Amino acid sequence: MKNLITDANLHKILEKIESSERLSFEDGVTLYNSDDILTVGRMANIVRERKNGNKVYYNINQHIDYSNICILHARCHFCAYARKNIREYGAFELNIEAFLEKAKYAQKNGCTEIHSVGGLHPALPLEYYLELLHRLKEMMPQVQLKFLTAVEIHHLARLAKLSVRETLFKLKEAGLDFIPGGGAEIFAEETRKRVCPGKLSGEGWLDVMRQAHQLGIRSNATMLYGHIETIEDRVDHLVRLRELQDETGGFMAFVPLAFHPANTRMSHLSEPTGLTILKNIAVSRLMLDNFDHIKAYWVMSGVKLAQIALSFGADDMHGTVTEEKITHAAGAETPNALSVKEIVRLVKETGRVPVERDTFYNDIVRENGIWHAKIA
Ligand code: V47
Ligand code: SF4
Repeated sequence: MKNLITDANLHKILEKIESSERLSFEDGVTLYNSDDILTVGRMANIVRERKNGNKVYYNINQHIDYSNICILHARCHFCAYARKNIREYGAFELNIEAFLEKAKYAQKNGCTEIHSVGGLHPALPLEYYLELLHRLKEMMPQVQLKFLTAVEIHHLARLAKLSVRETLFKLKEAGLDFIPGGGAEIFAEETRKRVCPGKLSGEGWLDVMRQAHQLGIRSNATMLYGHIETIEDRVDHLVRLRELQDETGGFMAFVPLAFHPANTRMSHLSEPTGLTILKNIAVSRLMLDNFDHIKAYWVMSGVKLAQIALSFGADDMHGTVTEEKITHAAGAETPNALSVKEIVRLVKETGRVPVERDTFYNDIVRENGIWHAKIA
């Protein structure tokens, strides 16, 4: 592999990767600045195969958002999804019965996970979320409930005048299984203030996750890239996630999110290119040596690039999705859902092995329409 390298700066990094040595902040910057995308990708592929062999994970999930009404509707400049109140065009709010109806449909279709997030709703009380989780768990105990970003949890705690720990505890008791990785955006203070002034800080986001992990609730992590952030901001974000993972070990997957500018206050910016998307997947695989999984989130990367990303560090295609709203509000042209057949076709064409997983990366076994997780 050494004689295929066209960027001499990458030789030392390759040596570190081969000896499983941790990369430094400076190495991260070097990787992002390199034009030798194939070497960066090959190195990420080494780590990806070391951790996950030839497997590509996916799950049968459904996204069901409860509401896009958000007190920060005018503050997150990258968001095309939020609305001020229910009277605004495109606003929605699901009552518990309507949510349960959608969930029943998901269950009938063999879903193993419901992924649900929303805006920072000004009025829905903590009891709404607790009852929703409780009734879902009662109705479909096998289905894993991946609900509420760290930012939403912080907001619910404030509304309920409870500590974050107490709020997390109540959510867990009600049936919360897992926390999705959204709301992380970009941690670097100055950039964060420019793209989402007034939002929970990066340290605040990390602290909610720290407390969740301490209570035994596992989560994912994200980074929103391709807007005004610098390369140093991206590396800083990855290093801070790596530090928290050293401390708690609670993160399961990292999901790099490609910015979609349409209908946002940053619509003058261009979308991240294919190379930028592949580089973010590869560099995150290389920097996050203590994360088991990197997702190629096809809704944001595009289906075709997600397939290629499987050779650039990603080992997980996310899921079948159905009804994604956040990226589609911002102009995504990807489909609303992918069938298992299509995911399997995409994966097999790369020469890898598609593996249906549950939320915790246990393999799923299906027999005669019934499924169970094979606990490793
Ligand atoms: O929190 C908002 C981001 C996130 C835009 O944990 C945008 O497995 C791009 O977190 N362009 C929600 N991104 C999505 C998310 C997620 C998705 C899939 C899997 C997982 C997981 C998590 O999307 C938001 C925000 O960071 N976002 N607007 C936009 N215009
Ligand atoms: Fe609200 Fe989340 Fe959109 Fe920000 S990104 S405006 S918190 S829905």
